[in-house]
Amino acid sequence: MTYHLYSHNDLDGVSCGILAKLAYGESAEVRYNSVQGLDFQVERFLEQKKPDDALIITDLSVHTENEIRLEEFFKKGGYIQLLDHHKTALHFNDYKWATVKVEYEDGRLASASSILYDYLQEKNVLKRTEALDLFIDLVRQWDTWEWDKNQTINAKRLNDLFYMLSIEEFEERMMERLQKDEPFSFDNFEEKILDMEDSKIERYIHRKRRELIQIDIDNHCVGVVHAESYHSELGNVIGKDTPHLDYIAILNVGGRKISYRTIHDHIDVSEIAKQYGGVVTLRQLVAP
Ligand SMILES: [Mn+2]
Repeated sequence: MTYHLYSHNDLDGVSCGILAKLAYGESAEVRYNSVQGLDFQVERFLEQKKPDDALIITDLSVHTENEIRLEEFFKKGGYIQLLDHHKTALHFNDYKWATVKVEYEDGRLASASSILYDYLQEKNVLKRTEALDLFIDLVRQWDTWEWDKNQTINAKRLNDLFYMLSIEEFEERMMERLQKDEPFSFDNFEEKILDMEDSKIERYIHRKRRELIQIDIDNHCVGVVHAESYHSELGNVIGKDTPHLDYIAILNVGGRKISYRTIHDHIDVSEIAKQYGGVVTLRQLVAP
């Protein structure tokens, strides 16, 4: 049997790929997709599948037409399993071939990779190890933002590393480590590049902090800054530093995008994005 795993192209999704490769070895065919790219892949799978092809979808879900097609495939005896942790996918639990879990009974939030890890153990195709326990928990804490509350810095560092390497190199490095039953840790090279990245981000944020301008827009006191990268780090630091600002608008002029951040509960940045989002806003903000 060939296990085709279609997963998301972020840290959680790629960790699902790593687990599948550890469990199924050469019988695993892994593809990473953007949220928009999955449905096309699923359609292609259904058109081209051979009798012994199994499909596992993780960290993503399909549109209604594919939902119906997958149910037909399942009813005809096809092997399909969808594993996800997004609230928006909960209705898939109506199908025998889907498990969507947002939260564990002990209150921990679930991630796709933690659900797949449980699934592969139940199927007896992957053994629990300490290294995997720790790795999957770091991914889970990153993906659910629990790391922020628990201050699990290694979860953030794992994600930083993921974005510094290509997916192939990340997979290769992690798989080699996870096959040894040693506690999971970064090697010297990774610690070094992560430290360099940290100080680079710190300098960048310091510079951007000085570039911030303050303007009034529709009775809101708004901080505006142009930044091409590290939007979430920048939003957090500026938000904490300047609590008098109602929200911060981070412009990426080249990318024609604006992201909005706030630390205040009474400000709904999604409403603000709806009102101002897009290129028009850029013009309004730059030349009011
Ligand atoms: Mn996820």
